[in-house]
Amino acid sequence: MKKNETEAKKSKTAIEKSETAAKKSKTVAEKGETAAMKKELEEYLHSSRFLVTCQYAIQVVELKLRMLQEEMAEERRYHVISAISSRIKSAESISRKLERKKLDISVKNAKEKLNDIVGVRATCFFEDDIYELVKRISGQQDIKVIKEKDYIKKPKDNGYKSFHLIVDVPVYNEKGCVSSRVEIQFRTVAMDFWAQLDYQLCYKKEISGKNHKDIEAKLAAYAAEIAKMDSGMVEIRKAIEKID
Ligand code: 0O2
Repeated sequence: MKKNETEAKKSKTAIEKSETAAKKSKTVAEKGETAAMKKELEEYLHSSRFLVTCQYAIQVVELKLRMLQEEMAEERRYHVISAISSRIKSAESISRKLERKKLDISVKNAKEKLNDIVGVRATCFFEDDIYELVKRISGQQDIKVIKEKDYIKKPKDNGYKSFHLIVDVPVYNEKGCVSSRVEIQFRTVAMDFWAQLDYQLCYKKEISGKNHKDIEAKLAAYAAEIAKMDSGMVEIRKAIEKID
């Protein structure tokens, strides 16, 4: 009886050992696969085909914004956009964002799950013009609106305000027409002031929930002050328009 028990124990240990070895070799294989996918993503993001496509998409969006700037300046007596900027997200930032979203670092996930690899920002003078710009750009035939995120009407808890319009724009290459995803961020100059400081001081530093409620509260309070100024400026502009 005892002999049988010892034999059973031995074979159980052998099974456990082989399971552990299998797990280890799976982990090694997974690590290799992850490294290969990361390398493939980096190669893709540094390829001239990818970069040229992104630049093309940026130019399409920037041109549309500049045309709208002219169109709206003729209707109003001021320019609605203060500045237009753009960026292509870095490979490092893309990997970090995929990790943050608990996704595998792969070309497929970068293409399918991230909306802001290509980003254009229009900084405007007045909040109400942002909605008019969004309406006009969304209504254009070759623009496909994927998603709207209105952090102006519904700011983030920290006070962040901005309107994010995620669109697909047509890009032509030797294969014909492909679409490229672009996140267009619209914010006022005042919102931009707050967002840029927040970006440098707090955003991505994960200070929230770590006994920094005082800092968070102050930042949110300044965001609220800025929001008041923005709506005050619209009121002033409207009052002046009545006089003119
Ligand atoms: P970076 O370095 O600027 O590129 P989605 O996948 O579309 O549903 P996503 O992209 O996960 O949503 O999040 P979200 O909230 O739409 O944020 C997109 C971008 O807005 C961020 O990109 C920032 O640029 C900006 N942003 C969002 N929240 C804040 C904030 O609280 N403060 C500041 N300063 N900027 C913010 P990334 O990739 O996070 O950063």
